[in-house]
Amino acid sequence: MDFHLQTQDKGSKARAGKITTDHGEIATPIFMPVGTVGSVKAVHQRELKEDISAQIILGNTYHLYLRPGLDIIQQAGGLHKFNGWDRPILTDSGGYQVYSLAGTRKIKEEGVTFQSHIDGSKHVFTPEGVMDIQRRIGADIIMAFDECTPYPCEYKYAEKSMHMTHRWLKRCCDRFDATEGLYGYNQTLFPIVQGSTYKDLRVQSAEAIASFEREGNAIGGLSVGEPAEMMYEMTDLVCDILPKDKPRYLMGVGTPANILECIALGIDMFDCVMPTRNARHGILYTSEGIINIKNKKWEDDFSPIDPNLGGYVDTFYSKAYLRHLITSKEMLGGQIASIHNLTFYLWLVGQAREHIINGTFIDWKNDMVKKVSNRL
Ligand code: PRF
Repeated sequence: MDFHLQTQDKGSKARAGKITTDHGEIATPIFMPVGTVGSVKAVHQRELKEDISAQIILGNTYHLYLRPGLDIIQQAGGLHKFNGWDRPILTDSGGYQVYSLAGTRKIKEEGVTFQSHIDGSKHVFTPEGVMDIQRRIGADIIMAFDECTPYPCEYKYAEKSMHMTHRWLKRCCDRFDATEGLYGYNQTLFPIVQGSTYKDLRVQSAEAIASFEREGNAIGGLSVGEPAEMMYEMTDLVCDILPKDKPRYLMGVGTPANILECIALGIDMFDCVMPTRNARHGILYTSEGIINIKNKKWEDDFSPIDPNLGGYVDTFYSKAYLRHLITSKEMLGGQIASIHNLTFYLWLVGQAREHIINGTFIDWKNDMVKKVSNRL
């Protein structure tokens, strides 16, 4: 993997760059649609490419390991071959899903024992095991095994957990560096900063993570219920410590306004289930604000969903028709809304990138944050 920093904004800490992987380039800042089980819910791979212009998607170790399992994925020739997505893939390590989804779980120095949310079966994730699993899935970017602390979290626990995440990272790196990709292309490992909402812990963690000198770095443990201002404060602090010449990935963030604010703080990569999950419930993100398409006010609004984006579904389908589909619980409603929301998220980061390159980012961002937060 290679990262080329193209432009640093003068009015903020925003950057525009380019990540090169063996599965192609990623122009940053970027949003990564979430494809938990190897599928971005309700969206075809062809739509992801041609309508949404997604450049990289995310998969989850936890889900793919439980189902279909690694033997099947390896037999297929890796996840790219299995799901037909030939652009970059990033897999999360399970360090978050184990805590948010699994049944009873036990966290120890060796690793985490958990029960499957599918059939209750018992499993163990260790840093080494999770590296081997992600090698077999074959993602271009794989994530270190970490513990994402909840919010609020007592200082003592956050401190202890952070140190364990750092020790786990050493084990991840040792295993990753001692093994090779199975499918003939390169993989890279991103470590994850933790430290809850404590400034001194975040500084310690960012310094520790930076010292591993991997090709990119991630920030975890945020957007877990803390106020947005606190998330921005931690992100700002950590970005000032993480190396400038490597991509920075803020995990699980967020609303359109969160993404714009964090781009301004120096984040290059984002992922979040919001655009797809909310789409299926009729919440639409548009260039004019947020729409709940189930509201009666859209019943006879025959204007396009969002003509400003220039995407196919946004221009072709009306709000009234999409409202009809969603209120009728038609599958097509979830499909159109998901494609629309992802088109919007990719449009938003694409616009941010252009404004960074043109030197007009900060005024555009301040104006856009207001617009996208509007409830229509
Ligand atoms: N760790 C991992 N994945 C994550 C997170 C984390 O802290 C978050 C936190 N928002 C989302 N996804 N491994």
